[in-house]
Amino acid sequence: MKIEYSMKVHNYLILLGLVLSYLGCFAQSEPYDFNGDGKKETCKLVAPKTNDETYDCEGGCNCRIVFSDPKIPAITITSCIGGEPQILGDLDGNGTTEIGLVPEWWTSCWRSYYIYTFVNGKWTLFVDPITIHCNLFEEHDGPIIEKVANKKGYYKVYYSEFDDEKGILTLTKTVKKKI
Ligand SMILES: [Ca+2]
Ligand SMILES: [Ca+2]
Repeated sequence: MKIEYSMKVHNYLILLGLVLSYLGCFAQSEPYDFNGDGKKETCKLVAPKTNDETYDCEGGCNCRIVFSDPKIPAITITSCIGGEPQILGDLDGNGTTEIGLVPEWWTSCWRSYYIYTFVNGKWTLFVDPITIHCNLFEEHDGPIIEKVANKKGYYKVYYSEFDDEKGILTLTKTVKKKI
């Protein structure tokens, strides 16, 4: 298991923004087949209108990932004020492209990384949400999730953990896909 940690303080917002912009599927990027029907479509995240003084949102703090193919239902993400969907490719080889998202919030560098997959007409989580700290993107610039060779249905994920002595650690573990 790879164990790294860093107490360095960087400008997280700029770096995270660059990483997520690079990986994002917003703004008419290359289309992908998210529902596995053989046709490619684009996606984008629709963020709520926020009030940064009262930490509130018009109509609730929920984001939606919407698709250019209207037959594909939107993904609704609660407790979200923004974020850039990440194209993860077809992680399980079933013809559907998986989508990752770190929902933004006003406070804290601790976040959950969600991976969505389209199964039987609806969106579901590919693996359990992954706890990450913004340090993780400084220490690891590859994908958050990788296939495990010769072990079908298992994936290596990068995650963050707080250790009383060592601080915030970037670790990896093997997880099984939920579906
Ligand atoms: Ca499609
Ligand atoms: Ca897939």
